[in-house]
Amino acid sequence: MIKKIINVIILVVLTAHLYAQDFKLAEAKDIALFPQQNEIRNRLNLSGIWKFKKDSMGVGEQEEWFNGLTDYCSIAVPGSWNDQFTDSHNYLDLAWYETETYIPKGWKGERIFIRVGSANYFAKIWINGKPLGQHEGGHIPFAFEITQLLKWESTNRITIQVENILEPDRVAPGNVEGSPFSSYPKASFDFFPFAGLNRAVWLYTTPSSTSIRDITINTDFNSTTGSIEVLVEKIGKINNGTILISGEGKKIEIPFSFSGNEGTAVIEIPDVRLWSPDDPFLYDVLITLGSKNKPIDFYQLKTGVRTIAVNEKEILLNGAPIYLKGFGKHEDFPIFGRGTTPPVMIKDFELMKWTGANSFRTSHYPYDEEFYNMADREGFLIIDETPAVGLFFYDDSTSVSKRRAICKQYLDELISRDKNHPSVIMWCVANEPFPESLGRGGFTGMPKAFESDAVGKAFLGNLIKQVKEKDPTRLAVFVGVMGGPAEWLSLSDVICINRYWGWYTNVGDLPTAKAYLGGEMDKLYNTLKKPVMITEFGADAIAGKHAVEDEIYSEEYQVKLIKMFLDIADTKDYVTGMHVWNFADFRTGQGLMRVGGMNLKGVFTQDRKPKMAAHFLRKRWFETIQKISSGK
Ligand code: BDP
Repeated sequence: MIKKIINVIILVVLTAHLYAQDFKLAEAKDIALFPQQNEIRNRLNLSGIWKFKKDSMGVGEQEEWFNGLTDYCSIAVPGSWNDQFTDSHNYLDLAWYETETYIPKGWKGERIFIRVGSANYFAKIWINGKPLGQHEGGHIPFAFEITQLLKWESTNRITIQVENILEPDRVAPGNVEGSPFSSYPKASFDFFPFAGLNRAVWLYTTPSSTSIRDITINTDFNSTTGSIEVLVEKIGKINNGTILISGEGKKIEIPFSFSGNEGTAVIEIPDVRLWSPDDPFLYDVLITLGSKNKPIDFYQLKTGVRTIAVNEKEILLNGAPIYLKGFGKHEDFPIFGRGTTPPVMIKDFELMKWTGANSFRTSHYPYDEEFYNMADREGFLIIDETPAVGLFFYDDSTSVSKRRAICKQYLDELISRDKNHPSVIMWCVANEPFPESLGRGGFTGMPKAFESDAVGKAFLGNLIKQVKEKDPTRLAVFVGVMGGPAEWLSLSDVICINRYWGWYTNVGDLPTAKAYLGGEMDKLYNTLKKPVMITEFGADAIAGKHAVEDEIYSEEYQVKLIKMFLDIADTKDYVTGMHVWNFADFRTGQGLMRVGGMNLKGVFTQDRKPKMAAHFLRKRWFETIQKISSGK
């Protein structure tokens, strides 16, 4: 009998092995350099209409859909799938995307890669029916080399399977029993879990045997002399290169050489023009591998010379205090879902400038790369946040470890992707992680946990440490939930807190809310002695609803609450920034607190029309600018 069982097991294992497909894991380094078109490198944007097919029974792999989809429909890429159809709003299960492309003849002899900007949440790729790679995490790109899998002189089939199943051991965790954000679909966070290929898919090349793999730029200045340190990592046999910095009519070129695969050069810039929101000046940096008359690879980027630091009460940009005024945002627009919408992005920057804002947080996940390029050019300061929203630490240790590994991966990827943007001044490792004490009130049915606050502190502490090791030039923070432990906040360079006095507590009662808010802020500062920033405060307002007396959901109440927070902040010299929640109304799951499946805390509507609060902020923030510039 035992022999029989063993034989069956061997047979099952062998069969599984025969059909098991080997998917590589993505490497963070491969997303460091955005695909670039220059004299040497090529790229092809695969945006457009793709084939699409839902796989609710999960039979696609077995039926080998990667060999060509049948009975498919059309879908736009980029764009979430949820609102492109009439029957898929809440569909989060498996779905398949397919497109076909020729590879340009001129790319022969090059290394060819595919880069997927965002596949939410878990993706697997096949090229011409052959398994390539997989990636977990929906808001960060991933890339794989595909050279060996391609065909020439005929089309190549690219198949991407995506699913967005909400699970407690994923990040952001979903389907958490008793979560305070319980909605349908069961996201345990307060935004709609838009699924699919939300950003562009690119093919791109690098030179075949020798190329630039990674570039890290750090800047500093001393009096009027700036310095740009460029660290280049290469692949292949080459020992030298040059760096050319240009800007303001100056051109400074210096040669550098490699030791192993790394080469560094520091370029000094006399009479440097520093980068800041008032003057977002960018220098061009061109890195060439090989000699000037025989270049092997090029990569060009832009950098702003600036420093960022903190003292006990302030954030310092270029050594001078800077006050952050702005918003927490979302990537969210009707029909597109979380899909890239360049005109909306341009409009958002226009509107942020119109309000007098100088900064925003990429709540609650990293945004499309263009946001960061735009912020560099327009002079916005970014708090760059990972997708770690709503973490908790008191279910089984396997789930906690799984979330820890994903958070670590996200941070590696995020820093790899965004480290060269002057606009990024802080890495935010998590938004509103829940301590057990709060979880017990909000969550039910969890196993009784032990020392969850210590587990949570160690978890967050490790993430902050990871960030500091990888990038000591920026600030590292996490954003604390109302009622969360003050001792966790001691980990953060800036005490970032979300506060909803007057909304979720003391609803409609602003005088009481005001007393609590002021008292709490003083207590936090006096305990931790670090600058404080309120990263979220706000009230839902239905555009067009008005009231004479304090009445929730009215535009007047939203203005009054925002004003109350700003007034109190103005009386505290340790407050270093105030971000209103939210820039615009955004889609959520369906729940009793979310009228029409929307969070209405936007100061603009979802289609970017101003509510009274937007006009209020414009007046208020421009007055501050005038006061500062007139020295009052
Ligand atoms: C905070 C969350 C944010 C929510 C906001 C709200 O950080 O994602 O949208 O509350 O309830 O707790 O509006």
